[in-house]
Amino acid sequence: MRSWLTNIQWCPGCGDFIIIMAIKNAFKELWIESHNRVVVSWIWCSWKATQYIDWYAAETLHGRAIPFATWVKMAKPELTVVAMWGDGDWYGIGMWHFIHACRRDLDITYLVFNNENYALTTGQASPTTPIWAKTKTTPEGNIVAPFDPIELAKQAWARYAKRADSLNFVELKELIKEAITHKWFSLLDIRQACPSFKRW
Ligand SMILES: Cc1ncc(C[n+]2csc(CCOP(=O)(O)OP(=O)(O)O)c2C)c(N)n1
Ligand code: SF4
Ligand SMILES: [Mg+2]
Repeated sequence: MRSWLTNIQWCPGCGDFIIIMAIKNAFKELWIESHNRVVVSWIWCSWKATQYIDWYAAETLHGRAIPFATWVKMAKPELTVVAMWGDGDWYGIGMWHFIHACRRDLDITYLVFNNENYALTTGQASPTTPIWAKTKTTPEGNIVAPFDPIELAKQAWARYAKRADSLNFVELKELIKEAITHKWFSLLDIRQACPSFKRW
């Protein structure tokens, strides 16, 4: 019987469907068993992704998943630790943790679902919203230029920081595999389709 925990609750056309399939396939192809993998996340639009994959899951606070993921990795280095959340979370409220995670260079894979807006709270501008994009908080168009998370990560000494796209399944899956296999800090900024609020 399907429960409220397993019912799909994303909008039609949401990039989450592709990203979650890519993560599942990446684990399968890397032969990482469910008891050896952990995801750290929090409550945001794509949060239910943590429940559609067979792995240990921790749901933490807005912007605070990095300290939790760090603690898991230090306590159990043998586990594959994946942390995932949105652009508003990583590049907004969690920004300082992001910079220090790059510097620490622990073997944690960070997947950012970058839909360029705060989607769960119905489409406000985020740090990656393009200039002139119209959102709920920028009805006349965004006048603040977005920053480049890949460049910032590199400036903070990250050795693995790449971009992927939810519209390219095969490349996304391969990049997720590469990021997990990379034995240090790895950031994959995944451009995520969000037909409900990202209309630029
Ligand atoms: C401390 C705190 N402030 C605000 C919120 C409300 N909140 C929930 S989801 C969200 C937006 C998240 O945006 P993003 O990280 O980009 O994820 P998305 O929903 O776009 O996938 C906010 C502000 C919260 N949960 N906790
Ligand atoms: S609001 Fe956007 S990110 Fe959230 S489920 Fe709908 S399409 Fe996906
Ligand atoms: Mg977002």
